[in-house]
Amino acid sequence: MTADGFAAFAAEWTPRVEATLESLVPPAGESPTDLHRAMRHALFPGGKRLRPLLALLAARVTGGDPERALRPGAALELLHTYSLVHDDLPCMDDDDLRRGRPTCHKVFGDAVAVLAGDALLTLAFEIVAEAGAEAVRCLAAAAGSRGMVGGQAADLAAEGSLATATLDGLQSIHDRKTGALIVASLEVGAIAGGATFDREGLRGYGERIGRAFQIADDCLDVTGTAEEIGKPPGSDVGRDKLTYPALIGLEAAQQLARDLANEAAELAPRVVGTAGGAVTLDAGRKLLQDLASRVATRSS
Ligand code: GRG
Repeated sequence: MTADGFAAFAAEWTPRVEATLESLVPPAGESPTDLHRAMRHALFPGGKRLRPLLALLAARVTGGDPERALRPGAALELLHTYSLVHDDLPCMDDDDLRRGRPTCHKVFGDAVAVLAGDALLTLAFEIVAEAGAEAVRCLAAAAGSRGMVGGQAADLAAEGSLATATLDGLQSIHDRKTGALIVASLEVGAIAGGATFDREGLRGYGERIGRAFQIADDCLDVTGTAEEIGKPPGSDVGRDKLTYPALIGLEAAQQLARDLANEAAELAPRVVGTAGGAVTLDAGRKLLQDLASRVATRSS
């Protein structure tokens, strides 16, 4: 790890992300206590906090103020957490474990888990509104039926269709289901940070790391240990899910993730542009390049 790499950036900001999330969610003792406990169960302890970190990083590398991206970045995590709670429900992926702990509905029941997801989603919009109308529009578009929810619907419909699937079809599902929120995290962070930036350059970067992230996720289901992925490996194969390793093989999928990371890294100079602020142009480019390669080769 280099001193100016993404790991150092994450180490610097993750405690601030945690404190911000803690301050945003009602206390467990506040009525209705089951609902607030369920929201907290889903949020704490968290995972990588990738989406808030992306928002903070985008604010920094575009020359804006990361402090201003803290609460909008936390809103991205609230929305991401809602999607995980709903994704784990029996009517969707029917998972018992998330991050090595019982899923929200296993502890609180299906009805409270649905409501906890609803409340996390709603809270996300209350908070992101502080960054203005464009940030709200961006998040809503990424999360809705042409973004994450639409991708989830297409993914569910594609189960068992491996024989007729295409790479373009799979990519379209994952650009919506996973990629849209990753792109929106960068966009919302850059908007909140307050600097002017190359929106298309940032989106292009985000689309590529979003794809690499999802491919790495699919590969980890094959190669990861239960400890690394927080649930038993092999669940995608067990459900006959349409994944990159299932479609093109594990090695080709791992290579595709690396290729996408390289493409993203090539866009780093465009994202950083002529940004001023606390980060030098060189450090900004390095952060984006390091992040891209870490996303493609991650082990958790
Ligand atoms: C139910 C509306 C709705 C949407 C579900 C995001 C999603 C759509 C489903 C999650 C299922 C899944 C495993 C998707 C693959 C990529 C992904 C989003 C993984 C989880 O994100 P991480 O790795 O999780 O950032 P942590 O635990 O670090 O927060």
